[in-house]
Amino acid sequence: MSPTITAFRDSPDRGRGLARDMQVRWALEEVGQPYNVRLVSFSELKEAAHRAVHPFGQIPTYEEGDLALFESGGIVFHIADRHSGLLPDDANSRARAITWMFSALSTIEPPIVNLQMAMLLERNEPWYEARVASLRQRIRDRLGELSQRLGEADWLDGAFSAGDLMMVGVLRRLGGSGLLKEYPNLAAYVARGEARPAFQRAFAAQLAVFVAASGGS
Ligand code: GTB
Repeated sequence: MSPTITAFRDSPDRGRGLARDMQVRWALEEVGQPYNVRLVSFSELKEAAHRAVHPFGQIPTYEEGDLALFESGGIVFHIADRHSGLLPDDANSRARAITWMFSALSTIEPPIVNLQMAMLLERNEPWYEARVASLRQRIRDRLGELSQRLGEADWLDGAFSAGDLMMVGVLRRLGGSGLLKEYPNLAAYVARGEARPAFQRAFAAQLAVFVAASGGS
């Protein structure tokens, strides 16, 4: 039975693959697992039927038989755990790849999301410019450390893993900020992730939803 995931019916990212169904689609494509997509509107997200699966009324969700999951990181871990290709067999390598998944979501992503929220919600505050400058510096600090660790390697720890998938997904949110290009090895890392055939298939699938929603243009 193919799993069913949820995605925005009309994503505010205009098909740029920045909503978090992208990571789930990408993981499913990496392991060769076909999937169905249930598109949901913003109002449907908050209805009881959807909240029964996602307590916070968000996308993505993942349903497979009697299993229902929410949280993109948990879903990608489940996919990686049940299929081969996204987590190494060696126990220590596997633990490190999982650690990189957590690192993407709990160490690298928070300052990036804080910057985006500030730019969205705090633009008219008198302290806006100072806040943005400070958040950009916090992101730079993390990117500098990540860049140092990646060095000249293609991926964070040996072969491509779910850790790289989550990290590339997080770093893609910096597009347009100008910050990523200050770290050429990280920019190349993201480009390597985006060049993977599985990423391309996932990206095309979510873009097709946006194109259809906007009348095919
Ligand atoms: N921690 C959860 C996870 O990782 O799954 C966070 C899920 C989440 O943030 N979902 C967002 C959502 O459903 C969509 S992805 N929001 C609706 C709501 O909360 O009511 C976040 C997102 C949205 C839009 C853009 N964009 O336009 O660029 C990028 C990312």
